[in-house]
Amino acid sequence: MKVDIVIKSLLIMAAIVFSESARQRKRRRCRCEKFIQEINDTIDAKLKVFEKKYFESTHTQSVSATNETEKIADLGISIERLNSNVNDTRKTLSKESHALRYVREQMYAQRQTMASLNENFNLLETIVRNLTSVVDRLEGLFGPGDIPTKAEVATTTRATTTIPTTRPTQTHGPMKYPRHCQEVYKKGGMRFPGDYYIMIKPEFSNKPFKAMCKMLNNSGWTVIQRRVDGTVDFYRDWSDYKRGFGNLESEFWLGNDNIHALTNQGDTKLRIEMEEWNGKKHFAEYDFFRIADETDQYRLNLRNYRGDAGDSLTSYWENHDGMPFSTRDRDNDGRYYDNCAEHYHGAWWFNNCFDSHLNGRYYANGSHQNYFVRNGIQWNTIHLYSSLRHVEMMVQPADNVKLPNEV
Ligand SMILES: [Ca+2]
Repeated sequence: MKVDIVIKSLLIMAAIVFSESARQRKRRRCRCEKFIQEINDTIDAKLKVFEKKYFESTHTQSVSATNETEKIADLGISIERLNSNVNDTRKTLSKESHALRYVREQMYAQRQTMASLNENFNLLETIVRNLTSVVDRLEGLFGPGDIPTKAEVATTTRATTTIPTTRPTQTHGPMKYPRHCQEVYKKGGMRFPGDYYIMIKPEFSNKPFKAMCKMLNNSGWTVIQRRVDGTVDFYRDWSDYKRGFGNLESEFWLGNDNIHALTNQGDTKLRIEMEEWNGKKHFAEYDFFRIADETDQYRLNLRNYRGDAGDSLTSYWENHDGMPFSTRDRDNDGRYYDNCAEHYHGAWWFNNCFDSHLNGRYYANGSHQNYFVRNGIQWNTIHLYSSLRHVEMMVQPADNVKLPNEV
């Protein structure tokens, strides 16, 4: 029963729905068309907005593309310029390379020329050495009197000194060598200040020898010792100091026999010139200077100091006057317990041990190892702690008249 009621109800409702009137359907169709029109309008508006944005976007991209193209074009121009610069640089480098090659060839040619000049110089040096040897042999063969044209001024001067032009007086009979440099000066053989190298023969010498002569204060001095650069070793035996050693043009000891001969042919004075490493110069002179012969161990005898270096040879505390000469193999000093020459690396008229020692070790910077090993070139009244830079000891007859303004 109930089922029938439900079915009838459904049927009634369906009849209501399907029995909608034509007016209602017409009204519903009108609302759809309006709705569709609104949708179309909306779509058109959206399309216009989209179209506008699309064109704007396309325009922007086009402008950007144009800018990129211009940039690429600029880069191309820059690259071309760079290529041009590289080519220019390459050409310049090529030219420089040619110039450098030319300079190198010129330098090589000059080097060859210098080598050739050196060879010629060596050849000349060899010739001069050979000629000197021949002259020395001739002197030994014939003696000084048998070479009539032999000049007393025997060798050249140093490069900085004018060669003396006056030949010493030639006497008849055996030729006489000058006895010392002062004699050469007095005869006009040393006209200009500087160093000369001259054959001399002191009165009691057995044979002549070459000496370094120095024109100083308008007089001639015979140099007996010289220290200038440390190129000669002064730590030597008795026999070396007896004969002399070294090089007259650099450093030397003239020899105790020669110094004895020079200082025993008349009253002789000693002058010592000294220079510190700071360039300060000093001198010391003794109006009387003489050393004994070898039998008396070349004993020192000197007096009457004057100068600005101070007296470091006849001082009260360490007097060298009267002392014999000592070397590393002949201990004649005044100190009983060791050998001063050995201890202070030199040779001198040591007492106990020294107030001066000019034959010590040459120190290039002037410094000793320490106070207790003062084995340098020493003159205590100048300083106690450092070695001297330059030293020259020289002698001259004591009768030389000194000028009033002479130092
Ligand atoms: Ca001793």
